[in-house]
Amino acid sequence: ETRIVNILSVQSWVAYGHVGNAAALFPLQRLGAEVFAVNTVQFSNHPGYGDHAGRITGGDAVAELLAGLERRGILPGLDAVLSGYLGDAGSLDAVLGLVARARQAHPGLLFCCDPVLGDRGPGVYVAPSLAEALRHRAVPEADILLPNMFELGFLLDGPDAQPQARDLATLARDAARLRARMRPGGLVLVTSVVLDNSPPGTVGLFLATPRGDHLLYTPELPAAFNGAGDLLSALFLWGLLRSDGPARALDHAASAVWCVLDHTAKQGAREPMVVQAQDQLLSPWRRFASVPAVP
Ligand code: PXL
Repeated sequence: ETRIVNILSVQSWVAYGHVGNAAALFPLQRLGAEVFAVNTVQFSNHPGYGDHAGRITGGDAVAELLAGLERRGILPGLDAVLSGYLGDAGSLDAVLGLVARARQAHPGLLFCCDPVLGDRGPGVYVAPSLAEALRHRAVPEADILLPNMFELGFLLDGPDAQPQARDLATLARDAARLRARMRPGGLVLVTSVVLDNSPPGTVGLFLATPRGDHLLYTPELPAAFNGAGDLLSALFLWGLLRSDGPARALDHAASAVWCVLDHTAKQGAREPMVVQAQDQLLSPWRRFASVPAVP
């Protein structure tokens, strides 16, 4: 198989560290993908440091950049659109417009949407208009969604969401409800899964597919890393595009991310060491395998 995979990745950019496109671009290139990267913000560093410089690109500028890319004739050869942190609702509209036009040129195109909008501690941390647009406009167009447990609840029920699922049956039912609102054949990969009966010291990934659900636990690492989710979405999409099938794509992506973060933790670094640990992207030293999830 020699055909190059073409991915449009619309995410944030940081000069220092690895979140958003700074977590996805190099790994995808290292694996052999051609990536058209459009940056929804350009920051010095992730806002988690409490101090950062830079600004958001904004919906109008993102739309201009996407229109310029389209004029290069990329749509017929585009295999997937990957979106992450968007900055504002206008940027999501620009992405959805491009996805619609790309599907006319290539009906098999995959739209992989990481609905970055919030987390359990801080709650919704993007503009309410963006969060609502992800819930109402992005979900119906998505082939793949990667919500964390908080985002899963928000996408289903908005700001009045139930407390997050604590058992497998509830989680599976929630993921199935979300799948029903997506395009046919849609996949939901829920991240940061912790259930009442999870093995102690682990974090889970739950994958809902049309042919059944899968669950994978990895050992909790001594630190949490911003950008881990962005690396995971890129690698999971990559596996799907390589026709690995959803469960194998999950196994490989989870293993590679865990090995990169394990290396990072052992170095005492704060940002995922995607460059230094790049060999782990291709052949992770430790491999995790998902199991069928039976509630
Ligand atoms: O990892 C998601 C992400 C990416 N980029 C920026 C973010 C976040 C999450 O907060 O703020 C700029």
